Amino acid sequence: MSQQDFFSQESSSTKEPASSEASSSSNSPSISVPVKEASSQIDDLRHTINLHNHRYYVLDEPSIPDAEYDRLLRELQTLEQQYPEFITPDSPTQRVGGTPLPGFTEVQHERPMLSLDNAMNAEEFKAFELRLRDRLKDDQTIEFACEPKLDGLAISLLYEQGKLVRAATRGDGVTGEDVTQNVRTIKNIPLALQGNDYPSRLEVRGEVYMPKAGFEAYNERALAEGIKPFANPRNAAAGSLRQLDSRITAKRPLEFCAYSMGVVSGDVELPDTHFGLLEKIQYWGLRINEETRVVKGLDAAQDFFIKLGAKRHSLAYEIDGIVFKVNSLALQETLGFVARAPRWAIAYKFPAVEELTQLLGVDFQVGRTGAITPVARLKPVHVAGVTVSNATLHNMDEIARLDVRIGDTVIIRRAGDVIPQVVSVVLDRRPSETIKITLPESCPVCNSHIERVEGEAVARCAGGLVCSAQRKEAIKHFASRKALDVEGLGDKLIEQLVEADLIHSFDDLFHLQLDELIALERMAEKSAQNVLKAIEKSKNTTLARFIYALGIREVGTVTANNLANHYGFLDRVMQATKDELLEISDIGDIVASHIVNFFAEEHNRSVIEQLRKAGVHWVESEPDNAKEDAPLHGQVAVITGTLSQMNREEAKAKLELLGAKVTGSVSAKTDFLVAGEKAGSKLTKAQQLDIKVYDEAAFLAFLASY
Ligand code: 5U1
Repeated sequence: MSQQDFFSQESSSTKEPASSEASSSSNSPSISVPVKEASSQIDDLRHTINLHNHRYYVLDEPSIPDAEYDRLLRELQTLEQQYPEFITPDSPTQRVGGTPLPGFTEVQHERPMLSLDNAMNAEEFKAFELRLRDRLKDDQTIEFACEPKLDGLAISLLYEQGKLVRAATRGDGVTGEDVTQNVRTIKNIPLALQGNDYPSRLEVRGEVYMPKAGFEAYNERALAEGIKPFANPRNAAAGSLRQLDSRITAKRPLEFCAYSMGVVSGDVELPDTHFGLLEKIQYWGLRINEETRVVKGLDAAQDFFIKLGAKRHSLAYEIDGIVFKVNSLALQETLGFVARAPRWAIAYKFPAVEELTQLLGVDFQVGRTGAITPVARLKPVHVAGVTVSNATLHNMDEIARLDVRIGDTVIIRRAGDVIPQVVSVVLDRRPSETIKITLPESCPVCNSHIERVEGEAVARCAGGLVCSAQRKEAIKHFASRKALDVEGLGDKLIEQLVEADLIHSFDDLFHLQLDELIALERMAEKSAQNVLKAIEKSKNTTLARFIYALGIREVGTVTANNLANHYGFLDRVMQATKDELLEISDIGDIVASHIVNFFAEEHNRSVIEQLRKAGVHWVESEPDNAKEDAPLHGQVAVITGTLSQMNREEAKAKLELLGAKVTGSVSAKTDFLVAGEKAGSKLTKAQQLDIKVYDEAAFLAFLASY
């Protein structure tokens, strides 16, 4: 798995109707639909799916269950496979492109994409309002449209005859880059506008951004993987849109919010206020910011700034200020522009969230997987309303990149709820005596050796469960809500249990005695009994929870679920080869290696054995796709090469739904091979072994026959 696509392993908790890469369904028409009927059915389905996408991604008001949405999408996919001549770029099945681009082409903006002047404080904002009234030679109260200023990347979307034909970055305002293929993967951007009264050419401008939850989840995983995290949501959006392979962008939780129109042509009547334009944009199916308001006059504008500023940390996305725009389009016209910025708008910025302080020392913390994270101990400093005395330094590479030393004056940034970061060192203020930061040779907790795997930025304590820090974190994870869900076994209690030497391994949890618990500080008999009851109850679990609880690196709840659904039995998961694992959705190279290595470790197999002996159990059954009555039950298939009508993941899902087992390599056990374009050694091997080979056309016909 590459650095770029590692985020796909655990899609963050962003909401999403069930997979848009759904496979063929048992409800899919098995008899070919006549061509005329197919065409109108395809139109109807696209219309319905687009409406549901809009309800889900733009309005946040889904009106059908995910399963029903999936069924519609599958129906459309099946029809489009039968009639590929009806596939159009605006079909909801066509968001992710199949082939990486060689590079980005330039786009000349027909109307320059402007930037904004800033107001850094109340005086500057007041001066802006005064300038407006002065220019307008009018003492009237000015009406402002007020919009949050998102921390993302400005993007232009061009719709022709209601279809998204091009998306471009702002670039220098005159020339940007064509990022259409990537922007098409952003699910709240409609590929086709709603309604029928839109201009024949319409350019919508706005911000692509990564909401806080997605940004934090990405960075958490990046750190665990030893990959450089994004410094801020803006970099996250820009980095994600600058991928040449749109399949990577598709896995990043990006969203779009519109804030203005660019080119508009065609015979349409438009409103005479900025807010009216935004409402139109919203009506045509794009998101505008839900916090946007119209206010009258300076005082009301200041009031809005203070109120939204107070609630900005509770918003799902990062904002760094508020954009105030003169609401009347006629007045905007009168006011005009200076250089690259309109006179009628200003970005009123929130106070800085960066401060200077001194680095007093560095502590090395040990995480669940042994990852050693350097944490900066800072001279306490007030940043955006919070006293900060620690900040993450991520890893030794980051320390080298920053060239930071103990004693240095550093800039600290606090963005929303994100852990404070050391942004840079103020070299001018470097004292003559500074101390270089070095990685300790042994673990600060258990004294085990610290190792650094080549190519990984993260250093790890080699102590495993011998290290009490790792043990504490591993057991916290094992007992956590999404794992074995042991109610009442909180972090503090786990720390006490480890410190009292009562727990060395997961299974020790199931052998705890009442008197051992009561002997702990602040543990009453009743609470101890409740804890034991909860531990007992947690023995009855599910395979997915159990796999997740084991704490295999990079295996979160989504991957654990996929493994459980795919194999149905723990022993099969434990015996899975890397090639087999790679065929499971969401499992890439690194995760597959972590899984194989985990189960290859005798110590881990023995822990599992002990847990089973202690009574931890779950229901095991053949996965649905292997049910005996499925038409391809017992057949083993391999997919190779590039398919044009679907990606391999989809082809695999279709075969699995029909009961086939899809593996990664051709062997004597293989029943048939699906060979797309540029099939290589697998095809040669299948031919040598006289295994049936389907090319793409034959494969589609084969699927259609079911
Ligand atoms: N919310 C918002 N952000 N933003 C950025 N509105 C907005 N408007 C902009 C920019 C650059 O420019 C228009 C005023 C032209």
